[in-house]
Amino acid sequence: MDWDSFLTPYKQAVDELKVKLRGIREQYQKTSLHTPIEFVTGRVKPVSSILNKAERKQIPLNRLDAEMQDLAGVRIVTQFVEDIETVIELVKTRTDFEIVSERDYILQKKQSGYRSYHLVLRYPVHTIEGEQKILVELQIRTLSMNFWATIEHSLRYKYSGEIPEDINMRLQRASEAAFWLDEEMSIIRDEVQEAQRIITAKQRQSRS
Ligand code: 0O2
Repeated sequence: MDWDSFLTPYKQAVDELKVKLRGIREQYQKTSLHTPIEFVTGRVKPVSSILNKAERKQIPLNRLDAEMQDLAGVRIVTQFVEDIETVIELVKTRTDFEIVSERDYILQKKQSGYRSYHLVLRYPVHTIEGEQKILVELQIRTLSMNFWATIEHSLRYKYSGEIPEDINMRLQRASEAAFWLDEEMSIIRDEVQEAQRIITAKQRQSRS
């Protein structure tokens, strides 16, 4: 399998979406409105992870484009849980891709303790061979959810998916703490946003 050519349109989709979503963040910053987007990241799944997942989920390699929906992954990280809804609404107004499916792991967290909102997009990429529609998984989560997921992902990798029971228990508690952090921050959200507006206005004044 020529992985490089197979994954090229996926890389293009990730790169284009990162530029577009970061553009939204910049537009918010210019207007002094609270930006619902803290940062945007993206990646094409490494070949070793593709092969692992294909084996685990019994996906034939010639069906990867249709059945592995996160070959291209983009993540939007927000400050507050409320921002996630704003981002979802924003994404739904877009006409440059279609939404194929949605999964709300915030309302219904995973057994692991994972929380995030997932959307699968069908995104058209223009290549020299014409248009190709690529599936992209868009994950939307708060900084707190992202912190937990990043740590848990590293531990899952370290222990090849078999995290020892005592660490698992700590992760469950950490997941509850992350939930509680989101709740507490939501309560003081207006205060925080007001402070951020003042800081942005000051920075703009000192630049002009
Ligand atoms: P990587 O290394 O992030 O690229 P399944 O894994 O069967 O539950 P499925 O069908 O692959 O789910 O889709 P889903 O649930 O949307 O999960 C896809 C991605 O979501 C994962 O990619 C992770 O990035 C993230 N994710 C889902 N569950 C968890 C979890 O419990 N902990 C963490 N840290 N992340 C999770 P991969 O395949 O793990 O690969």
